[in-house]
Amino acid sequence: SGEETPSTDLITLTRHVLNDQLRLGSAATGDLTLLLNAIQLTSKFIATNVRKARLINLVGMAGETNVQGEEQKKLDVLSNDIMVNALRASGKTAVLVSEELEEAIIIEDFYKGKYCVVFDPLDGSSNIDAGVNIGTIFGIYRIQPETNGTIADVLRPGSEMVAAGYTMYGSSCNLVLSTGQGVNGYTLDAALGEFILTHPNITIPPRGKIYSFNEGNSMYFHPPVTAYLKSIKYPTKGKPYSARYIGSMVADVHRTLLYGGIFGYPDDKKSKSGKLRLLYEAFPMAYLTEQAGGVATTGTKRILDIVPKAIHERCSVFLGSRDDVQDLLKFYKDAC
Ligand code: AHM
Ligand code: MG
Repeated sequence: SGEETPSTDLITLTRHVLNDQLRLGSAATGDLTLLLNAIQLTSKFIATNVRKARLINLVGMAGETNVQGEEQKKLDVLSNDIMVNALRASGKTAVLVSEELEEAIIIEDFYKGKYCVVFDPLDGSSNIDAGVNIGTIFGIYRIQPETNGTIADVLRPGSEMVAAGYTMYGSSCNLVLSTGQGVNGYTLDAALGEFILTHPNITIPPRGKIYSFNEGNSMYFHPPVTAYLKSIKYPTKGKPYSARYIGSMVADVHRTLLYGGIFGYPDDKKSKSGKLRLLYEAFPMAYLTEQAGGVATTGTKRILDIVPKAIHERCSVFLGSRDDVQDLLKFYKDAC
């Protein structure tokens, strides 16, 4: 095999997305590719800042000043600013929704394009100080025909997204993306400054061996969740499941996409709608999960079917391997 020599034919994210559009022979104008280029740039920029912040933090721990709390906050805001600026400047967006901003941004006419981007610029930021993986999550809608881009263009079911993805800032920087034809993973080659296709056509195994819940919330969980967790920890046949919970959605979902199993952040007696945000956390992750052959549900309905009423609303989330999520759903059906 030619494995020993480095490839001279790199498949970059941009090349891959352009290829898809060519293959579809669609009326695609390349606007989505340009928008995705802007998103790639923001991910590279945020990745650089995450690394720098970690270093500053470590130096701070060893030295006189403790910049921990400070730095963490700054990085959230910085990441938000990076995204808003780049997305506006791309000329391809009309509406932006960020976890960091109370109100949606309606892009002024000069820069206005056809897409709406909903995003969490730096999710899992409570993990920054420990050097744990964090990430950016995004979903993309195309504005509806006959509109100029209003809030109504993002208060739509997740199934209407044209693309969704996340970037994970870990030991490597990985961007996982779906434009509605499966899921692909790209790794940042820092020397080239390009995301290279490293995980083509990601598919979730139909059943996994891992569950990923914050069991510290057990006393608040509703009966179907408690009963399901009991069933995988004390199985009547076979081995019990392993627990893995990072507390950083991007990392927990990334592992679930690659290894299978189930990730859950349910609503419970304390958090009536759960914790995770529908528009820029649950929808993009549900979109990727379904595109990878998995299932994403609130326990009572398909996540992608929810019609959002407000941009920052929350929802219950279970996602992952088809059979594992189906098992959970049986407990919900039995409960009613
Ligand atoms: P954040 O947007 O404030 O960072 O919170 C979202 C994060 C997710 O990444 C993760 O799945 C969840 O919160 C973890 O919550 P908990 O600490 O309650 O387990
Ligand atoms: Mg978040």
